Amino acid sequence: MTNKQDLNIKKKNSFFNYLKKNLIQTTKNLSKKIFNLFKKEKIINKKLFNKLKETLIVSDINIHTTNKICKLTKKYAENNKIKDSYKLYDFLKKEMLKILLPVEIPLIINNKKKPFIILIIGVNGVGKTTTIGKIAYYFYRKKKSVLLASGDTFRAGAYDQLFTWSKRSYSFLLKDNKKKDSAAIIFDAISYAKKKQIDILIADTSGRLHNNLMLMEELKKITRVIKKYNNTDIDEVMLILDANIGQNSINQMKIFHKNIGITGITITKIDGTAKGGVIFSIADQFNIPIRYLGTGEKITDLHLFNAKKFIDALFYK
Ligand SMILES: Nc1nc2c(ncn2[C@@H]2O[C@H](COP(=O)(O)OP(=O)(O)OP(=O)(O)O)[C@@H](O)[C@H]2O)c(=O)[nH]1
Ligand SMILES: [Mg+2]
Repeated sequence: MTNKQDLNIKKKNSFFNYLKKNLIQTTKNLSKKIFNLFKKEKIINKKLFNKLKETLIVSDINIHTTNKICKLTKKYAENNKIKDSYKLYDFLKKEMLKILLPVEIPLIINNKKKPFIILIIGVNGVGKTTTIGKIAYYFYRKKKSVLLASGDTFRAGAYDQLFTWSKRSYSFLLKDNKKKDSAAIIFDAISYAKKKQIDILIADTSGRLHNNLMLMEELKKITRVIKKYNNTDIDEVMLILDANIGQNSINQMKIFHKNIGITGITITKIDGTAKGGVIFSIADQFNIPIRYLGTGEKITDLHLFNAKKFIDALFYK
């Protein structure tokens, strides 16, 4: 690692400050709106709850989770005979933390299994390949050997992009053998990693085939081949979701989970214009671990998901 990279990591070690800076847009959209709402509508009545509901939905929290949050807040106000709306702000913050806490489960690498296999899936453009580079670098810093597998055979340039990330992250990548079959490429990489006792294998996959059905069939084939021919388990099937696409994430989550079975999620582009709310819906509806957040395009822009820090950075005060 160069000194410059070293410095970068140290600078960004303050996850809280970093997230706070990068969540500016999200903060504006969600907590600031709630904060301002409570400041403006001081009296607790139906109008306030309608406006709260509207704010949560506009911030990309789905109707199911929104209703749950509103119901709890209303009950709390009634039970505690709360008169001033600003007193509900802290309650809301706590309740929203409660939604996220159960999915704060980090990915633990089993050191005994070589390679520990991570299959990265998601629709096109969500940040799969970038996240692979970031995760590989994260484990490189933890002194693990990492082999990448270029399972995206659909998009031109996919191998070269992964090659660049392998260089940046000090991970290995087998030579491009121009094979057209993803499952065969991942099979070869696993066999190689087994032979060389490499700690972790991270497999890239296509985000787009001719249609969704074909994509699911390809991913199913990959998982079948690994289990049957490599005779090993996939340790993590990680779905990458782009925070900007809002409610669409829920649909993607449903389709991928039903067809492939997701064991972990990484949410990317939290730094963008993300409304942020979708994280609550995903946590509330699926109860699948959120492993990492992607907060930019650089190799160090990856953070372990920490519910408390996320809420602290998200909420206005
Ligand atoms: N701002 C921001 N951009 C990101 C983040 N993660 C990825 N990107 C950008 O998103 C774009 C797509 O990233 P890729 O990693 O190529 O996405 P992919 O899912 O592999 O795409 P396909 O291979 O085409 O399916 C690139 O321009 C990345 O730099 C993030 O956390 N924040
Ligand atoms: Mg890609």
